[in-house]
Amino acid sequence: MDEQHPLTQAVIRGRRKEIPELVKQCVDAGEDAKSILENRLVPGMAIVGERFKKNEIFVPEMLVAARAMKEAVKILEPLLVAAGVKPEFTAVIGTVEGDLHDIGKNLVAMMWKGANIDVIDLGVNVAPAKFVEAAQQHKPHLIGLSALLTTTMPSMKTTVAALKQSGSTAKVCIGGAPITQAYADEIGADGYSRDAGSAVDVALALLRGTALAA
Ligand code: B1M
Repeated sequence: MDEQHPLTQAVIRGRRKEIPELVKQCVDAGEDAKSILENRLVPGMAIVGERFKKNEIFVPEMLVAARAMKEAVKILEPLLVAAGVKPEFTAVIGTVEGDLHDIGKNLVAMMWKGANIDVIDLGVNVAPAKFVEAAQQHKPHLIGLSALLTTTMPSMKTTVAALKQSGSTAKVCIGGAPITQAYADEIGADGYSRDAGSAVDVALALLRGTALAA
């Protein structure tokens, strides 16, 4: 991976307008779509996630980087489809019932997409039955639940229980300002992440069955 590659840097710095020309340059240079995605774009978002975790950048910088990433993926998508390249994993994400906060959830969704996970976003105020329905319909490998209110934390517990009862085998990752690892353990969620950067590490560890690096 070349962190200094102009396309990787354009993602990190959120320079969306430069993306079409830089993607074209990679294609013209003979790079295939999969390699552009895996070696230029995903590493850029991984660096953004790391910097966010370390408080070196904040929500606005992360949003512009995600927008640049989205632009690049939009251009690459037809090439990826033509080459038969599909994201390795599928995730469903939503903010739990009773809760309308979605800024953090959207960031997590963007970071997961940046890690080449296909993300189906159910939005906010998502009832447990809706998560179950989505799990049955999309057969995701991962389900993300977000809650920002102490009063909606019990919705997470109900959702985890409903998913288990439905026979879903998807790993469940939870997060949001009032959520802790202890709460995840208490309600039987598979993973917890503190922020959108760590959400990628947690997701990939759960999906690959590997331990998280300390
Ligand atoms: Co609300 N609100 N709000 N609010 N709001 C809080 C959460 C609150 C802490 C403010 C306060 O009192 N200091 C408080 C909750 C108190 C509590 O329960 N302990 C609160 C309240 C009380 C309310 C209302 C009840 C207010 C009222 O109407 N009386 C009401 C509830 C509405 C409802 O949901 N039913 C309400 C409404 C709103 C707005 C609609 C006005 C708006 C939301 C707009 C929107 O989301 N589209 C809003 C906002 C903006 C906030 C604050 C100010 C900011 C939240 C935010 O977006 N943070 C918030 C106070 C605060 O946090 N300073 C507050 C930025 C975001 C990037 O961070 O969401 O934490 P965060 O996400 C992080 C991590 O938590 C994590 O990664 C993200 C990125 O790093 N993460 C995950 C989140 N989800 C994850 C999922 C994962 C993994 C990680 O895996 C799946």
